[in-house]
Amino acid sequence: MSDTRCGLVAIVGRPNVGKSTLMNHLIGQKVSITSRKPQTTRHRIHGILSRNDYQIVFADTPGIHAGQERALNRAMNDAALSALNDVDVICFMVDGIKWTEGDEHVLKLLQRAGDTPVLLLVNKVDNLEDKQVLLPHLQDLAGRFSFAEIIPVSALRGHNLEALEKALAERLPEGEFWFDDEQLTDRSLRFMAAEIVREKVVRQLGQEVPHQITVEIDLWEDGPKVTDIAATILVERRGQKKILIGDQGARIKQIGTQARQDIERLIERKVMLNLWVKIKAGWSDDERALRSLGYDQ
Ligand code: GDP
Ligand code: MG
Ligand code: K
Repeated sequence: MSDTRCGLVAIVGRPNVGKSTLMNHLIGQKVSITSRKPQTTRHRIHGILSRNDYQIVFADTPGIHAGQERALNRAMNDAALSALNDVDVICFMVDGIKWTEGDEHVLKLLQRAGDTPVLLLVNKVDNLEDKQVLLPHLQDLAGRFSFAEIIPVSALRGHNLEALEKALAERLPEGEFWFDDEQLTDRSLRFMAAEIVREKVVRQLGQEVPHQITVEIDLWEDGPKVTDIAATILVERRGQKKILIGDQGARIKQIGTQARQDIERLIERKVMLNLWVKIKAGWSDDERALRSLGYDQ
């Protein structure tokens, strides 16, 4: 018998509720993908959290957290449902008492998704001045779905994340760790560099588009003094490309500077960063784009 636990967790929720913020807070730099068990080959791994006696493997759930109408249709397909059935715990994240059609869609999906335990994460509680308003909202939600637990958190401030970890860990199956968490691979640094660029881009384009943007790392060369990185930002629309490039390239230059500074901090080396912007229709179906981000083997 093993005294460790290990399993798959999916975080779902409409765009902007705080999923990425939570992942960043929980995992920090540990987005390592080193060895891989056959159980996980069907999932893209988004991040791994290892403690002494448990390892939480966060599964990416494409088509569910992708948001936007097109993806919501996709979310209703069987693949998405079976992905949810396949994980050990689902976290459904919402933004305080804000409830939108996007949330409604995700809840409907969960109602069809078998008996995987679902934790309701009520995020951004730091935003709520009057905590009393939360209760009726939660009662209403609890009436529509039997959540295994309801956990108020602040992903941004790290509030109540110990409780969340505990709730996740106790629902994972007993077993050995799947991943050797010691080494940070090159791939994961690339992944994080891509995420940094993406974050800066999303900040420029506004919060409606985060899932229409992806970033590919095309080149990563560790020279003696400087790491040379080239990345392509893939957007869906011509207008987005125009905004990103800006007047005489001013916007993309600014994005590049901000991203470079963060990447330098991450890898503790001088970085030379070249950014390109391309229009890419239907990128979310493009396995290649996802693979270059390190989601896949
Ligand atoms: P995602 O689209 O679900 O991945 O959401 P993000 O993680 O990108 O977060 C969307 C926005 O909400 C960002 O501006 C975050 O800084 C903000 N945010 C996330 N978590 C919290 C939180 O706990 N409190 C507050 N006040 N803001 C948060
Ligand atoms: Mg996100
Ligand atoms: K993702």
